[in-house]
Amino acid sequence: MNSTATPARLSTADSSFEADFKARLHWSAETDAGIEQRVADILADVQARGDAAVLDYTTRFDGLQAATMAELELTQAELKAAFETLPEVQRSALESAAKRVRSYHEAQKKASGESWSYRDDDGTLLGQKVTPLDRVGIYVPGGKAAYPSSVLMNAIPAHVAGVGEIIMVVPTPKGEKNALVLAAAYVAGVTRAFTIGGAQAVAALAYGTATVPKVDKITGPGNAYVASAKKRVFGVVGIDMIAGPSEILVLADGTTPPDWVAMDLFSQAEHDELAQSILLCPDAAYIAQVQASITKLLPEMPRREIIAKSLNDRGALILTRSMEEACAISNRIAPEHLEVSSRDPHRWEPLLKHAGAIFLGAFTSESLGDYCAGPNHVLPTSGTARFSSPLGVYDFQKRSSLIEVSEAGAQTLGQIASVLAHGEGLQAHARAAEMRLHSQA
Ligand code: HSO
Ligand code: ZN
Repeated sequence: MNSTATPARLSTADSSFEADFKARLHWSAETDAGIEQRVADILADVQARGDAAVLDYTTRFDGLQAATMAELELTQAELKAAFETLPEVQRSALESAAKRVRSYHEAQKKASGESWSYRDDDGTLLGQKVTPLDRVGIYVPGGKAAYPSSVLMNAIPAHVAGVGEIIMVVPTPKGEKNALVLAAAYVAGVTRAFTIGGAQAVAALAYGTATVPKVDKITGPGNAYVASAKKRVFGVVGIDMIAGPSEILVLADGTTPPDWVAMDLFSQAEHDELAQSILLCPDAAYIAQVQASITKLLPEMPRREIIAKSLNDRGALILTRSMEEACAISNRIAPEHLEVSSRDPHRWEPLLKHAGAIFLGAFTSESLGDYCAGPNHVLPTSGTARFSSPLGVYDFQKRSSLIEVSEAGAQTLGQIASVLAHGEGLQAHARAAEMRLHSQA
């Protein structure tokens, strides 16, 4: 088939720019009432019937027949065997990626994931104690998009955080297992793994069944059913985020080979027809070159149909009046991935505030970040980078405040607390503080 891709051409100098820009960026977050109802029913059923319900849905939706849940568990021996039977190049690529992802997250833990405390002059101790979650569930999609790299990106930060048990679920339609996914689970240190998916797997993790242990938090991407189930179980368990289709924004000064930029735009477009790839550049001639590269390279791509649909429906090549203006527009978009494809990326980086991950310089292809640079590839999408962060060690930790008031501290704090407690009309609070005052002893 002959696909062509011509992303919308916008220019900030046009009077219609604001309207065109908003129309392109518009992101409908509407939910499907049918999906919502079916997910609610599945959650209630798993909560009531446990393993039996999970088995029924797994037969019905994944065509995978099993007499007991135990048959749907992948043993450690099976994960290890999957790893050992991979070709050597794949084994060593998985291990190298895991090593880099682990080092990055260890640095992240050191920088902001450790407990701390200090003492006031009167000897009162105040601090924050950081503890890992006991048990987490990681959801690994198994249908259209089975990503071993996502197993690493979810399980390794959990492991580095010190999580006691990592329970993986992965739908396995018709029982066809993905060897790389199983091998990644082995490399990343997954504790237990089950070949279940969809809302029923989220329910099993959130409520626990006779076989699947109840977890404290569920992370990982999934389809609309999984997203809806995660939203519904939030509160019973923690969740990481609801990730939307992939996005890439390339901010180019015109010095990177246009083929490189075209391929980077393709790289996220090939994930999903709803993915969004945008180029921002102050050089009109360069934008034309990137369009020429798109036209030249697209026919070579096996996933050209998906890429073309994504670029035609949601892509944009935007001419700006300056790099400064390009940075400002990028901040408005708050993309998941932001490439600063410039000879001088450090000049622009200070102007960039909102992005899931920032890739600096022409050699930093976003795809390196997807697999092996080290930082996490689970990132905020749909503009949520304005207020949220990449998946990290901190998502698998929680904090407890520590307070140890000295006898001297009880005198000053007691007086303050007493006044405020009386102001709130809470006598027990006031008395508890006052009893510890020397004048009241
Ligand atoms: N770019 C995706 C992650 C991924 N890419 C996995 C390739 N494999 C997250 O937006
Ligand atoms: Zn990707």
